[in-house]
Amino acid sequence: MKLLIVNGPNLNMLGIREKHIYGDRDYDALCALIRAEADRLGCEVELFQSNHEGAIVDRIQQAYFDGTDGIVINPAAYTHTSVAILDALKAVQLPAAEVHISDVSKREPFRQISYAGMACGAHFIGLGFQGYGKAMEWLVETLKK
Ligand code: CA2
Repeated sequence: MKLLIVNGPNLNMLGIREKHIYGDRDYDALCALIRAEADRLGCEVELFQSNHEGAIVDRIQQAYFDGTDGIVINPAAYTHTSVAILDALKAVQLPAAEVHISDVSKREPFRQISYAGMACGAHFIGLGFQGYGKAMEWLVETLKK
């Protein structure tokens, strides 16, 4: 089983600023946690981070052709703006789970809409880094069915 983990803009800056919102661990620590979860779940994992909307759309499209079984996505700020990422997720029709480190439901009004989330079968919001692990677990269980 092969999972693709997509992280959107500025998540490579984790642990540098806004630690009260996103915690003090950096992006490398997030990648290490995801790889450890993949080992525990016995699946293959590929990590992708980009600050560019089109690059994220391209990577989601590539997943359709490269044998990816499921996608975990934190589109970061593009969550609240990008119909293109929503359309890409709908186009590839792979099972997908949405993750947000912070609890967006308790934040600014502009964070209350999630376009990408409309193409996701599960949502892990405000659980910190562990949300990625939960999302991977959900995908593995879903794909086994
Ligand atoms: O809570 C999340 O995971 C978010 O997707 C994070 C995004 C934000 O735009 C979403 O509304 C919620 C922001 C990621 C930016 O991360 C930063 C890292 C270091 C310093 C500043 C921002």
